[in-house]
Amino acid sequence: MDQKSLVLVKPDGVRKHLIGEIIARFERRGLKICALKMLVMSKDQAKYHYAEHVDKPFFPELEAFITGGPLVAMVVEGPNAIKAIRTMMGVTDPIESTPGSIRGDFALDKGENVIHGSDSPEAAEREIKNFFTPEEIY
Ligand code: D4T
Repeated sequence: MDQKSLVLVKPDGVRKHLIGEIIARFERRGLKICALKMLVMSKDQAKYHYAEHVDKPFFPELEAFITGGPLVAMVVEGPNAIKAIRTMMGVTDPIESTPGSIRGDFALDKGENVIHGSDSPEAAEREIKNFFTPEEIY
């Protein structure tokens, strides 16, 4: 079944020149990029995106990081795209991520971990709305 996922190349990923590398991995895997833009996330967008973490002690640092520079937002589509992308990303703490995964190859820090991908179809639907209008998704 085809699914959509909201993927972010986070500001550290943009600074490390990983936009092309990450898009290439998805395309080579057979996933489709159906929406794409670069932007600086607003604080309101960050609070919406990370609603489950707003009260956590690490939130102020997370908010400063995610709003602190341009990021690339995209909608990626394909069969079981959510699980496929989460597996390609590696786990939240890059130290625990398998080499060969995006975080396992390109990150060491739990906060600055290069990429976000939706963790469920419900989350994807909610997160996509934070960045794209229906007309912007092809
Ligand atoms: P995101 O949502 O960015 O794709 O990451 P994950 O889905 O892998 O992980 P998450 O929701 O648990 O964490 C969101 C975001 O917060 C940062 N973070 C997380 C942090 O700075 N310190 C922490 O202790 C945790 C748990 C990293 C990712």
